[in-house]
Amino acid sequence: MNHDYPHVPLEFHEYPPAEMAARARAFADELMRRRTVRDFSDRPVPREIVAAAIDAARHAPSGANHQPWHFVAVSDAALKRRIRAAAEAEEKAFYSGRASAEWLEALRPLGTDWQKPFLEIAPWLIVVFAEQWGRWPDGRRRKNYYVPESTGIASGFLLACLHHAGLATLTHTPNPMAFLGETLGRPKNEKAIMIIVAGYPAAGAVVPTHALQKKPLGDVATFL
Ligand code: IYR
Repeated sequence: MNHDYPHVPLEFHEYPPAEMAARARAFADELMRRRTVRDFSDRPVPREIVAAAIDAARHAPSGANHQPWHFVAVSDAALKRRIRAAAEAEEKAFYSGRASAEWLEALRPLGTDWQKPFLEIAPWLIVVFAEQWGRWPDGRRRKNYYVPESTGIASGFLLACLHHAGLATLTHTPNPMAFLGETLGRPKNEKAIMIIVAGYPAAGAVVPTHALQKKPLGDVATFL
């Protein structure tokens, strides 16, 4: 390791193994209760909760620590209405011909269609942008690395924090989503990768049983 650049002592919290196991189990159990929700209440959610979740996301690891992301948290009713209208126009085309028969078949158990009322009803839409390239202080283009991986991890942190706070979330990926950069005035070097919808679930909200079926640990993990 070269330590030509300054370093500081690591702040590390060590727990006894039994406590670590209990912490891991409790955190896993909590994350296992997260459900994708598509039926939201319009009950307001304080902005500081969303800001705290973005604080978590911006501390995610990223390629060369370039933090190639930007989060636009939308609560403005007029903007949400525009996003809904644009998303539904794309989704209409998707569900009525642009998607392959196989894709539509895969979505059937979820019960989704072109209508996206949650984009207007939920109090917060957090649009995640991936920064394809940045700038050096002198203005030259600066390459970013592992952009999909970095923004994916940051989105995971964001979702985990919102869930831990007690909010319902949905990862929504209108197809295609170039309209989001235009609507939200983002620069051309940023590409929208998903909308994270956050709020309270509507009274009586349901989830598809299909979503509860997870591959067993033994099928997704190999210990060697
Ligand atoms: N974007 C569409 C379709 C859709 C695609 C996948 I892959 C999903 O997991 C869910 C939906 C929509 O939001 O309806």
